[in-house]
Amino acid sequence: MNRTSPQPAIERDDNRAAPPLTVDLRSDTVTKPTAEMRRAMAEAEVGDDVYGEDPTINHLEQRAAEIFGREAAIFVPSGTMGNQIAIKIHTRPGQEIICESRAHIFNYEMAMLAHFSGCMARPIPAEDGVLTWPEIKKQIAPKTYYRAQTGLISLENTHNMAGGTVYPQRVADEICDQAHDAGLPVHLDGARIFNAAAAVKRPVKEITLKFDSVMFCLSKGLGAPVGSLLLGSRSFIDQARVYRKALGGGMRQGGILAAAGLIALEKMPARLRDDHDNARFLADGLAQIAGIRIDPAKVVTNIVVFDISGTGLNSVELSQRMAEEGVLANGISPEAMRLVTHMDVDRAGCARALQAIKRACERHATLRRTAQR
Ligand code: TLP
Repeated sequence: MNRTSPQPAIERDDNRAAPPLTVDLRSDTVTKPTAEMRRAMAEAEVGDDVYGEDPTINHLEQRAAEIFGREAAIFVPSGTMGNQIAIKIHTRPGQEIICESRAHIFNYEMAMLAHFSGCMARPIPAEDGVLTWPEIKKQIAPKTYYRAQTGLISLENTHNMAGGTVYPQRVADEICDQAHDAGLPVHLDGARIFNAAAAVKRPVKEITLKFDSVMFCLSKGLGAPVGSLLLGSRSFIDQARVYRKALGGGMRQGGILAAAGLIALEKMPARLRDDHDNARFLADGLAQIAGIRIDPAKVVTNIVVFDISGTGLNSVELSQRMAEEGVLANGISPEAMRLVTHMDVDRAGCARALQAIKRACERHATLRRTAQR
C-alpha cells in the first residue's frame, strides 16, 4: 500500500454517510458495517477463541443462547458452515435429508450435504417454499433395510428463493412435533429468522423453540460484516465446536468480528420493519409494470422475487440494463429476478430501482413493437 496516498479509502468512518452511487439490491449480504460497529470492532477485547479465551465471542455466544432460550451457541464464519455442521451432527452417511426444493442447503451450499455428511437431499417442491407435515410425511422413508433412511428434516424461515416467505407458526410447530414423534430431528436454516420474527411480531425464541438446532446470520439484514450462530443443546454445540475446527473455522481473535455481531444482534432487529416496508413498496411498484408478474401481498419480509417472462427480457438482460442506471440486482433463473432490501438502501433508492426497471421494460417493448412493423 502507498503510505503517502493522500486519501486512503479506509479513512472514512462510515462509508454509508456519502450518498451511494449505486443502489445495490443483489442481497442483504452487501451491507457495510455501521460506524458504531466499526468502533466496537476497533475496541474489541480479544483472545484466542480456539482456547475459548475470546471474551467478545464468548459474550456473543451467551447472548445468542439467551435470546433464543437455548443451552448454548457457537459463532461460525458463515451461514453455510453453521448449516453444514448441524447436518453433519444430526445425520449419518447414507441417509436422506428432507427439505424444500429451493432450499439453500440443497442448492447453494456446494453439495456439502453429500460431500461432508455423505447424505442425499429428498427435496419437496412447496407453494411459497412452505412445507407441511402431510407433504413431509409422504417422503419419510419406510423403515425397511433396503431403503436409505430419513435422517433429518430441514426448514428455511424466511424462505429465500420463494421470496422471503414466512412459516405460519402452527405449520412449523406441527412439523417439529410430528417429526419428533417419528424420531426425526428438525434443523432450522434461520439465516433471516429475525426478519420472520419481525413479520409475525413475535420474539425469535417463540418461533424457533421446537427446532433441535437453529442457524441464523448476523451478516445479512442485521448488517454485521461476517458471521452466523448455531444454537442447540450443550452437547450439540460441543460437537459443533469439533466440526467447526475441522472445517478451519477456529477464528482465533475473532472477537473483532463478534463485536460487530453483538451490535447486529442487540440493535438491528428493531429496524427490519423498514426493509420490509421498502420491499412491499418495490412489490407494489413492480406489479404496475407491464410484463412483470408478482403478488405484492406475498411480500412480507425483505425479499422480492418476480417473474419477468412477459417483458421479453431475460434476467441477464434486465440486470445489465438496470446496472447501466446504477441499480444492481440478480436473476435467480432466466425468468425470475430477486431484489433484497436492507439498511444501505432507502426508499429513494427503491424508487430509483423501480424507475430503472420500468424504463428497461418500456424501452424493450418499444423496440419490439418497432421491429414488428
Ligand atoms: N444467501 C445468499 C446466497 O447464498 C444466495 C443470499 O444472497 O441470499 N441460508 C440462507 C437461507 C441464505 O440465504 C444464505 C445466504 C445462507 C444460508 C448462507 O449464508 P452464508 O452466505 O453466510 O454462507
